[in-house]
Amino acid sequence: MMQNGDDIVVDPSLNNSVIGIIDSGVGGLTVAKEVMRQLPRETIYYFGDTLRCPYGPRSPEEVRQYTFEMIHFLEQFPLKALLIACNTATAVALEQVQSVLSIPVLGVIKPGARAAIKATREGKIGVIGTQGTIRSQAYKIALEELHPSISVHSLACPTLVPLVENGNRSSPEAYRVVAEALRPFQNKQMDTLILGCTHYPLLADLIHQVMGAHVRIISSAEETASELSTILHHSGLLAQKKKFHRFFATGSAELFAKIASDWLGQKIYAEKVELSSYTLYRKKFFAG
Ligand code: I24
Ligand code: DGL
Repeated sequence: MMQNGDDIVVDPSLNNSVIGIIDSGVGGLTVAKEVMRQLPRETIYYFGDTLRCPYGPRSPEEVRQYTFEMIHFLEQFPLKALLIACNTATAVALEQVQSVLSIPVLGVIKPGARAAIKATREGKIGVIGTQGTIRSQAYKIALEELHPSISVHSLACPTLVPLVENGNRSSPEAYRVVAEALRPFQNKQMDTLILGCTHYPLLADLIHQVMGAHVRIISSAEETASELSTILHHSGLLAQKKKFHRFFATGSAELFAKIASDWLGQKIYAEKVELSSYTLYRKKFFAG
């Protein structure tokens, strides 16, 4: 019905369908916020797997399985596009998801890599992310595809997600944790640093301070939302009528609603979803 390409055939009913956003938890709200800012008429259905967060330390197989479980849940709604807001899930599952869905599917890695290539002056780029993202080398591969002679330094920073989630990011100790995490980058020459994790934009000021003012900090959220906007414009899929956003979480709906309301600056209601029973239900009735 709809393809990524020049000869686009659009089903007019898709205009009022919704944008699905999936993430391992609440971090993807950084991307959702940017989509709301750039595409204020669009309706978002956000799914956060807060019960099984973090994905960073998990195996690629596990992350792929969880990612497909979230997608199968959202597939009951009319989706016009799907955004994988989680870097770890994008790193290990994006291509597989794209190969089975007939709507546009965007990850956060290629847009982030593109923004970094635009920003770099000397072609020396650093990438920080979870263990899963760094292990996959997805950023390095994306950057080298865009510019073969680029130099890329990658670093997993497993202490930074807990720092944000514990709500300590403005404590005096936070600077020390960030400096310690980035120590392997201190003697590396780089002019641009990609924040390859949903949570790191909340630490952007501290990271900038530690890395030095000459280093440009890139967060993928803005670039991803702008790519989504381009796709919707070009394919005639922009919404005409806004509906209510919906938020689904596998963990506590109250906690999710509290963090989302705080972050998005509007009152958010969240709905709790039990994925395991939903997956069993699908298996029973649709055999897959
Ligand atoms: N920030 C994040 N995760 C949390 C948190 C936070 N608690 C306080 N703040 N908890 O991520 C994660 C575990 N929860 C998630 C919800 O279900 C239960 C388990 C970063 C959020 C990025 C949008 C601090 C905090 C906040 C609101 C906005 C931003 C923020 F409360 F950092
Ligand atoms: N959302 C994840 C990412 O962007 C960070 C949190 C996690 O490890 O699940 O990689």
